[in-house]
Amino acid sequence: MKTLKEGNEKKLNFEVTHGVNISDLTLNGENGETIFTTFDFGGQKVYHSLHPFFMLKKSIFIITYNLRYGPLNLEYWLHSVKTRSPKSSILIVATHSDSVDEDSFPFYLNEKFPQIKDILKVSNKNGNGIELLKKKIYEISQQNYDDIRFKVPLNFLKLIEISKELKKEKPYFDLKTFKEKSKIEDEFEFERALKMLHSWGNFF
Ligand SMILES: Nc1nc2c(ncn2[C@@H]2O[C@H](COP(=O)(O)OP(=O)(O)OP(=O)(O)O)[C@@H](O)[C@H]2O)c(=O)[nH]1
Ligand SMILES: [Mg+2]
Repeated sequence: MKTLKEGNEKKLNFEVTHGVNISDLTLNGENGETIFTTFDFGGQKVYHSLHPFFMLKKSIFIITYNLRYGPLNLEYWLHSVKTRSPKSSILIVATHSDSVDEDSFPFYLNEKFPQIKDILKVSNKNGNGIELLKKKIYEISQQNYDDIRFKVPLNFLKLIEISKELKKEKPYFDLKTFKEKSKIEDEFEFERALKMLHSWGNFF
């Protein structure tokens, strides 16, 4: 996720992800700019039970594995996504292509899990495969996602900014403050905005 956002020029001193890191990623393509809300899940076992809370009904899942060790818990995660988010697309990304060439990816998984759209090899060290990965993410987002792509009033979009501002202070905020800042008086309209922002993963 760090390489997708910042490129690979910086040193490979990635910090272990604790819990879930939420931020965003902007990608460009033929239909213009798309801003993705990204959820980087910590891979350590202690965090596994936390992930389902943040698995949206429809999104793009990127499941990574290290080519040095092979696709260890891949089938477990594929099942997890299939059960909780059957309409989402999945990209499998194998890292460390700079140090290992051969891949032992079990291709029968493609048939078993039609949600898999592609399997890519990348290196966070030399950046190989990263541009292709960005392209794939963008392409997938432009297909089959019409049900979560809709025209919204401009003031709904302002809510995203407001929620970001509030989250700078602390990772949660109360509904009353949010409603006041939103300046949306109508209860029904406010409820609609909350549902939409939740489906986009802006808050839970
Ligand atoms: N050579 C090489 N090293 C990499 C590559 N990707 C990651 N690393 C290194 O591998 C280690 C783990 O990478 P992370 O991206 O933190 O792995 P992670 O899956 O996010 O791990 P958690 O945050 O604990 O879930 C770090 O020391 C990175 O510097 C790669 O493509 N090539
Ligand atoms: Mg991490």
